[in-house]
Amino acid sequence: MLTFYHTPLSINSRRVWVALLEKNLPFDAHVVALSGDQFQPEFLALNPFHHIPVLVDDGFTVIESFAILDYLEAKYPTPSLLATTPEDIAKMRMVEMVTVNELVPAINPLTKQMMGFGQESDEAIAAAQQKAEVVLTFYADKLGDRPFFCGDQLTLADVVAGTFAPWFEALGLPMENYPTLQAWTNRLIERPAWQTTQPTQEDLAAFRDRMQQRMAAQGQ
Ligand SMILES: N[C@@H](CCC(=O)N[C@@H](CS)C(=O)NCC(=O)O)C(=O)O
Repeated sequence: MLTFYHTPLSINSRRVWVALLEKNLPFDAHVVALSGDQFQPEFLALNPFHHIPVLVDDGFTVIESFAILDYLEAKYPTPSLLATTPEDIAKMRMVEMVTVNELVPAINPLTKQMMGFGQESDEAIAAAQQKAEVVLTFYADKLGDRPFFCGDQLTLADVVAGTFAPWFEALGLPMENYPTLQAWTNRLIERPAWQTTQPTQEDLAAFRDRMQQRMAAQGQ
């Protein structure tokens, strides 16, 4: 049996959550509140770095979302979320890595602004938008006119980039300039796996409150 330790709002968790659902795998979900649960000895025994997500499969523990995605593909290959041609495999990996290495740091000020965490300068916001647009242009180029990054089939490229996609508009990114990406986003958010894992407004409000309290306690 699979046990999935996660926090619904975490983007690092969500890519694994979506993959589990897309692969129709049954699993037990354990929510880790991240308000201290992650430092409990039982959780540290699973992940000494106190991060979610964690997957336990019949006593075998996997940490790091990308390691979990690799494990799921190897252990439960059907339906596959992997590209097949050399070009598509390269594209899939590029999109995954650009998402975590380029998009995530670029949108940090936009995320903080969207969540109401402090005041970002106009310059910081403009610079973040400009960097994020380089990523969106890259995505649009790699998507081309295909339904998903690697063709007709959903792959990990869509899972990893696509778990950010519903936020682009709210982050203040001009999606009207990227009609093919907007259509791809719409295609994804109709899928049951996206519907199931999309945070509600209440989830977001609770997260915002928790973070604001934590920042106030740290004198930020
Ligand atoms: N590289 C890790 C990052 C995991 C991560 O940063 N998780 C955050 C939530 S998004 C976390 O567990 N934070 C709690 C903590 O560090 O105490 C992965 O991809 O799984």
